[in-house]
Amino acid sequence: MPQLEASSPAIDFHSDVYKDAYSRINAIVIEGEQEANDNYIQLAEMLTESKEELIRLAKMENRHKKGFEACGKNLNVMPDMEFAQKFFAKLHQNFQDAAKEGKVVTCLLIQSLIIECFAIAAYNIYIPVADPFARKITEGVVKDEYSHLNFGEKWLKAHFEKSKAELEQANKQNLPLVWKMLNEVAKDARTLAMEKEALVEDFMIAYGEALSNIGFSTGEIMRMSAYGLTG
Ligand code: Y39
Ligand code: FE
Ligand code: FE
Ligand code: FE
Repeated sequence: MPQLEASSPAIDFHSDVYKDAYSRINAIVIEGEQEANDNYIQLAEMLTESKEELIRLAKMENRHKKGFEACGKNLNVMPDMEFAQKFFAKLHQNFQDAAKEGKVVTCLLIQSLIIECFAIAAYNIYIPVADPFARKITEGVVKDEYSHLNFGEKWLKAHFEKSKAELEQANKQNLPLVWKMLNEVAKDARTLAMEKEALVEDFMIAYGEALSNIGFSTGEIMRMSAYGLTG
C-alpha cells in the first residue's frame, strides 16, 4: 500500500505510472553507481599516491549499486539499463578520453565534482519522497557521496593553481551535458515527486560550494556553475 507521509502527498509506489518512471530513474542510478565504481578504479591507477583510498571509494560505489538494485526489486521494477547507458554515454566518453590522455584533473572534475554533486542533489531530493525501503538505502548512500566529493575537493585544492585552466575547460565541456541529462529525466523525476527546479538548485549549491572550497572566486563560480544552463 502507498505510504502516507505528513510532509508529502500520497504517492502510489505500486502504480504502473510510478513503476514505469522508476524503471528509468532506478536504471540511471544503478548505471551511475557502476560507472562511478569503474571511474574510481581508473583514478586509482592514475593517482597511485591515493590508490588505497580510491579503491575504497570504488567499493562504496559498488555497494551503492547493490542497494539501488534492491530498491528496484522491492518495487518489482525491471531497470531499463539500455536507457541508462545511453543517458551516461557522452559523460562516460569524456571521462574515457581524458583518462586515455592522462588528464587526471578532468577525470576528477567529471566524477568527483560533477557526478557526485548530481548524485547528492538527486538523492537529497529523493529521500523525502522515496518509499520507506528506498529511503533507508538512499540515506546511507548520500553520506558516502559527500565523502567522495570531499576527496575531489581536497585533491584539487592542493593542486589548484596548476589545475585551474584545465578545470575551467573541463567544466565548459561537461557541465552542459548535466543540464541536458536533467532535462531528459525531468518528466520521470516529476512522476517520482522530484521537481527539476529543486534538482537544479541543489546541484548548483553543492557544485558552487565545491568550487569555492577548491579555491575559485565568487565571480568564477557564478560563470562556471551556470555554464550551458538554458531553459
Ligand atoms: O558517485 C556516485 O555514486 C554517482 C554515480 C551516482 C550518480 C547518480 C546519478 C543520479 C542522477 C539521477 C537523476 C534523477 C533525476
Ligand atoms: Fe504498498
Ligand atoms: Fe555512489
Ligand atoms: Fe559517489
